[in-house]
Amino acid sequence: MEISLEKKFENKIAEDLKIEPQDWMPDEYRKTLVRQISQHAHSEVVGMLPEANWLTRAPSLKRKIALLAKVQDEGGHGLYLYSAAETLGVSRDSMIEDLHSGKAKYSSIFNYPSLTWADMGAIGWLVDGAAIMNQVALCRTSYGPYARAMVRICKEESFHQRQGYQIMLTLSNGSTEQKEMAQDALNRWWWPALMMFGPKDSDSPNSEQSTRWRIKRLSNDELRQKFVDATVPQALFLGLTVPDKDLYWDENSKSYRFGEINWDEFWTVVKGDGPCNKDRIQTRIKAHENGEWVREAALAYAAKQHDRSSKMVG
Ligand code: BYC
Repeated sequence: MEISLEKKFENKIAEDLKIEPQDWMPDEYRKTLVRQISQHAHSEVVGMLPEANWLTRAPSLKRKIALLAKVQDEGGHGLYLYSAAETLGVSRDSMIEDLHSGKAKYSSIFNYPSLTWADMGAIGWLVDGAAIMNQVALCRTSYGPYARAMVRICKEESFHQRQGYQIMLTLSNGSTEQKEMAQDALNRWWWPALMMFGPKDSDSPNSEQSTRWRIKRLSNDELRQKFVDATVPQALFLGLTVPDKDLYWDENSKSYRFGEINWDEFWTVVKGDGPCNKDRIQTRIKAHENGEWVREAALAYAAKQHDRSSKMVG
């Protein structure tokens, strides 16, 4: 007896094999992946903005080169991810249109302003640190093109996290004013970084199905806990204070217990009313419009190459 397409799909998931673009998949699986991968791609691209803000004001040529490389890497991550989403039959134009119209989400973290140079340290350390925690788990996600994109992204994020931590280390060992800058950046980025992992498991509508399909390999709360456990000792090493009066080491669970996240703030930012949401989208739209001539030139060149090769074949 021939097994159904659905059964074949389920067997592959159960055996931890990758689902590939040409494989049959349930419509909802495809939809969930398009949603998550496109949001992820948008996050990478919008995520270039808070750091790009400091490229012209980096304190040295060395710092500028590292930051420039990091921001360019984020643009590259966006491209891998848009390509991975395209394998599911969605066009890049429609994804970008959804971002610009406010229909598509992107990570809440990028709607906070980068106010001082220390924020470049805090973003690399905490934001890329949180991103890696999530993305290492996604290297084992069930959709092949997404999992493979994650491998290279994680390698690059690891460099980003280190360059951020190194900035924090320098500032923390610097003058009183520099140390205060580092503490202030940690104060402002700590809670938004914890929000990156999404709502609590009990309030996460997509988690159950995504876990069953092995799109998600660890839950929002599990990843958040792993991040806190890895990051608090790093803050202690810097001599900085994590801005959470309820934080303590729990010997029984061998992990840090932390205070309640301000979920009202999280949902306000996710719904579009964070400190920088409107500004971020406006900047993206303007960049897209300014890039029109580049897209036209690239398409004209591709058409010319195509003409030339069909003449040669003829
Ligand atoms: N911000 O049911 P849930 C980077 C939404 S960038 C905004 O738990 P799910 C970097 C969620 O979409 C890396 N929205 O959802 C770049 C859902 O809404 P919809 C960014 C959020 O999908 C530059 C609703 O809330 N990483 O590394 O199961 C410089 C309910 O949530 C957020 C990724 O994108 C949020 N924080 O789980 C530096 C990772 N959280 O879609 C660094 C890939 C939740 O139903 N994404 N929402 O309308 C994921 O792993 C998952 O999508 C999430 C959420 C864990 C984020």
